[in-house]
Amino acid sequence: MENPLKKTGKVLSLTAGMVLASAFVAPSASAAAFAYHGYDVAYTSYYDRGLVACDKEKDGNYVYAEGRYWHPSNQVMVLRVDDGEDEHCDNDYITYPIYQIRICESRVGCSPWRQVS
Ligand SMILES: [Ca+2]
Ligand SMILES: [Ca+2]
Repeated sequence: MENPLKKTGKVLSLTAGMVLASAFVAPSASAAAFAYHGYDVAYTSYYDRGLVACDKEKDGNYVYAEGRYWHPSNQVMVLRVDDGEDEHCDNDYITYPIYQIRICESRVGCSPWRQVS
């Protein structure tokens, strides 16, 4: 009599743990925001504390991503990440969540600001 009850208890707690784990992971995957300028792209990472800049056009223009965030001093600050003409995207991180991003191309211009989550 005791064994079946214990087994049931284990199964229930395992299921609850899995639900919690998936609920914790899902928001970060869906919260990533993207901003495009042609094929060039900027996106958030690391729970919106990270910003990635990708120069996808080999046209001689470098790109930079900008992310706006609120500093505790109640000021809007901008994190800037440069990338240029190579195979690897560049990224940077800050302590505070980014709420708007855009991607800019030198000598061409910027995408509109995109809202994050
Ligand atoms: Ca380029
Ligand atoms: Ca790079």
